[in-house]
Parts: sequence; structure tokens; C-alpha cells
Amino acid sequence: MLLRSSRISSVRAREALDSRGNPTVACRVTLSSGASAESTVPSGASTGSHEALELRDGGKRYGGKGVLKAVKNVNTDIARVLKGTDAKRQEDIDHVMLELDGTPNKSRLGANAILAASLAVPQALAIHRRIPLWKSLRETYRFVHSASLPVATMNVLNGGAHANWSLDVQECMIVPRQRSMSERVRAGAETFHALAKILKDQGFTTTVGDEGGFAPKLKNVESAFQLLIQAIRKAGYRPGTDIALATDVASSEFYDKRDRVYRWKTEGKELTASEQLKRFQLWQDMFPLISIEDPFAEDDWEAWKKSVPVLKQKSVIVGDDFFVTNVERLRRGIAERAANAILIKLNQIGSLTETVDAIMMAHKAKWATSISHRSGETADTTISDLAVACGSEYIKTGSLSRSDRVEKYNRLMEIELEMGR
Ligand code: 2PG
Ligand code: MG
Repeated sequence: MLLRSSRISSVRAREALDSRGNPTVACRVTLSSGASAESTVPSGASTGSHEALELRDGGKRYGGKGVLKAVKNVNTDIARVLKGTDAKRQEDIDHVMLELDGTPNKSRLGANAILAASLAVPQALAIHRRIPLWKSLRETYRFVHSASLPVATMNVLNGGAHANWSLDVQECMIVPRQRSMSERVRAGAETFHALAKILKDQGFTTTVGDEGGFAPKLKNVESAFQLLIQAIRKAGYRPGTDIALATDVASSEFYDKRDRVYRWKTEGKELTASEQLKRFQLWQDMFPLISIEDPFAEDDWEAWKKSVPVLKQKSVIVGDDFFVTNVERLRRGIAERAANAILIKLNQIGSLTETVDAIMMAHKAKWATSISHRSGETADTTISDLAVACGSEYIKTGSLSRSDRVEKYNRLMEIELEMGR
């Protein structure tokens, strides 16, 4: 009777490498029916201090970044509690793991251990059901929105901690607004190549940063946006109308808590929160900037709150390190109107169900979501399916180069075809 069922028959983790060459957890879940899938978890560089704990071994191996402890936790404790459970009961599966861990930030088992198992289960289940993952996720969760393809914010100029501070802001993104996913991807790739040509002609390097975007050493952020506008035009698109701009300031990375100033290291400037807000307004006046992520530091609540009425006409204000995909922080953010969108990263919170809780809370409050990769990625494309399943307004998954980024776009284009069937 149980032979062809969706009960979990085995859970096996192993160590794999991410796109930066650092170890990460891969986990294979097999169901009684024989359906089997492996997930791999990503890893951030500019991590928020309120994120769930990524368990690393320490010591000499891989410079302390090994994940053998997390792997062992999956293969022993987690496997023990999950075996025999029906994969359709994703919420129970995640809750059992949270209980087993028993800490507020998953420090006992590791968020990387829990998430690896949490994501391999729905992948195996989708195979068992013989339907695409995005459809299967919609059978598991009652999302607020219907399924839809997200708008991608594409990080073609990398800075900050992802590119050795070639630029103070971490990401300067292009946002193609064509109707179909494949047209958006095409517009993004064509602009990326036009940008390469412009950089070469102007004598800049075209080597890329962690997320596959270029990382030239530029004078300031305004010149980065100007380059993007030039590239959009050169590729034959209209800035604003066809392709807009977005940025991740990642300002927790350069906030001085003690002196309460933002130290723009590359430009050699010190800005108070209100000076920084003025600068963002200036950007909005100069460029079609439709999204600003982490404009202020993760605990600078007052600055966030003041910025929303000022910036919201032209841009969505996205909390990443600010909310860390955590419903407690998001609830406060919604109550205090401290932003109007949330970046969603599975490994910031460490389980699928908690991630979906954050997405639903945002959508119920009529906030936008952006489902995001991490700077350290793998070929895993779960975020593409999740973005479609929950009807996320945006997805953020890097540039139009490097397979760890491009695979997500390829999957979105494949889903577009699946949705048409
Ligand atoms: C961010 C992310 C992804 P990281 O800040 O939004 O772009 O970077 O994964 O290094 O935190
Ligand atoms: Mg960010």
C-alpha cells in the first residue's frame, strides 16, 4: 500500500561547492515511490546580522568553511525525524525540524542543514507528482497571489563586498519591462553585452564580480547609472520605458553605528541618514530608478521610516538585511511603514515554510516581494519556481553571465512555456 507513496524513505546530505568555491550542503531526498531529488543551499557574503545561523566547521579544512557538521546533522538527527513522513506535509516537516533544533536562530542543527532538507522534499514531491515544482508548490501552499512570472532585477554592475569595493553600492541593476519572460531575458542579455562593449571602449576592465556583473572601478554611483543608461540605448531600448534601473545599496555594510554615519569608502564621503536620503532623491530625479534595496542600515529604523513617504512615489523600498525574511521583523516593518517591499532569501530564515510565511504576510499587506539568490550560488533553480508559484512581483538573481545566475533565467523561460501548456 505504501510502496508507491510519497513517504520519505531516505534523506542523505553531502558536501558540495558553491559558485565561490566554498563548501555548501547538498541534500538528496528519496520517496517510497522512487522519486528522488537533490537540493543545494546558497550562501551570502553581505549577510544581515539577524540571519539564521549558517553552520560552518571552523578549523583548517576549507579555511574553516567546511560544512561536515551540518551534513552530519542531516544524515543523523534530521533523517531520523523525517523518514516515514509524507512529503506532502511540508509544513509539518519544517516544524519538526524547527522543534528538533530548538534554538531561535537554528544554531544547533544549522540553517544550512535544515534548509537543504526542507528544499529537497518539495523537489522530490514534484517529481513524484510528475508536475513542475512551481505547480506542486501551489498544491502545498495557499498563496495570496495567483501564479505569474516575476520581473527580474538584473545585477550587471557589481560593487561593495561582491567586487572588492569597486563601487560603494553593491548592485546596479537593469529591469527589463517587456511582456514576456523570454523578451525580458533577451533585453537583459543584449544590454549586458552592450555594456561590455562600452566598458571596453572606455578602457575599463570587463572582469565580473560574484554575481556575474561587471566590476569596473568607477568614480561614483551616478556614473554607474549613466553607463547603464548608455548601454540600454546602445542595445536599442528606451531607458525607463523598456528597461528601468534598480539598486541594492546594502548600506549596513558601510554604516558606522557608533558615529551614526554612512561611510562611502570608495567615494570618500560621510553621509548622515538625511543626507543619504537626499542623495537617493537626486538619483530618482536623474534616473528611472524603480527599486532601492537596503537604503539604510539593518537597525536604523528611524531612517527607513522617514524615507518611505519621500521615496515611494518613484521606487519600491526593499528590506533585505533589514527584514532577513523573518516574520517578526516584517510584522514590525509593516506596522511602522518602514518599507513597502521585502527581499526573500530562503537561507536567511532557513526553511521553506517560514519563507512562505514571510511572502504571504507581505502580500497580505499589499507589499511587493522579490525572491532572491545569494552571492554564493549553485545550479539549484528552486527560487525561479518559488517566485512563479507565489506570484512574486520581482526576482533578483544576478547578471546575464555565469551559469549559477543564468540557470535561474533559463528555468524562468522554461516555466513560461510550461504555463502556456
Ligand atoms: C544581497 C545579496 C544578493 P549576499 O545583498 O541582496 O544579491 O547578497 O548574498 O552577499 O547577501
Ligand atoms: Mg541585499
